[in-house]
Amino acid sequence: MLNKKLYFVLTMLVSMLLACSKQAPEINITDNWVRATAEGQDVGAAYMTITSASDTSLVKVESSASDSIEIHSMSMENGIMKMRMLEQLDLKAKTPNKLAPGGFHLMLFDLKNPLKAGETVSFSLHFKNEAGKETLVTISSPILTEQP
Ligand SMILES: [Cu+2]
Repeated sequence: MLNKKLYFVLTMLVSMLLACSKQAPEINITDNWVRATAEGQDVGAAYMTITSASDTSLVKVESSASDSIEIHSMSMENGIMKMRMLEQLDLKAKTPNKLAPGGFHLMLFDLKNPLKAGETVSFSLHFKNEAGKETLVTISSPILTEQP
């Protein structure tokens, strides 16, 4: 009898956990890709669109391809493209925040290996909101020669 009850409780717990994991993710990443590098190039760039259910910030990025990754902004100043390193990238709730060529991007320095089209690069994206709540999102981005 007891075993049957215990089994029932466990089944309930498992189905509740499964239901939870099926909820819409807090942070959704789409259109993620990495540009293939040219011969001898040891710096790469990664792009993606980040949509968060609530206001948050991208504060740190780790990757299998590089130990040194910076969040950059890009803007035209007096006809010259300028890149700037950001301490964090602030993300507005329910807004697709685009990291795309000509704008925000992730810069990968001292690449461990050339980035070859057809392969993938994994990223761990660390987010932190104003209340200090941290969220970790891992993605795998295809390496492409051109913007999709
Ligand atoms: Cu850059």
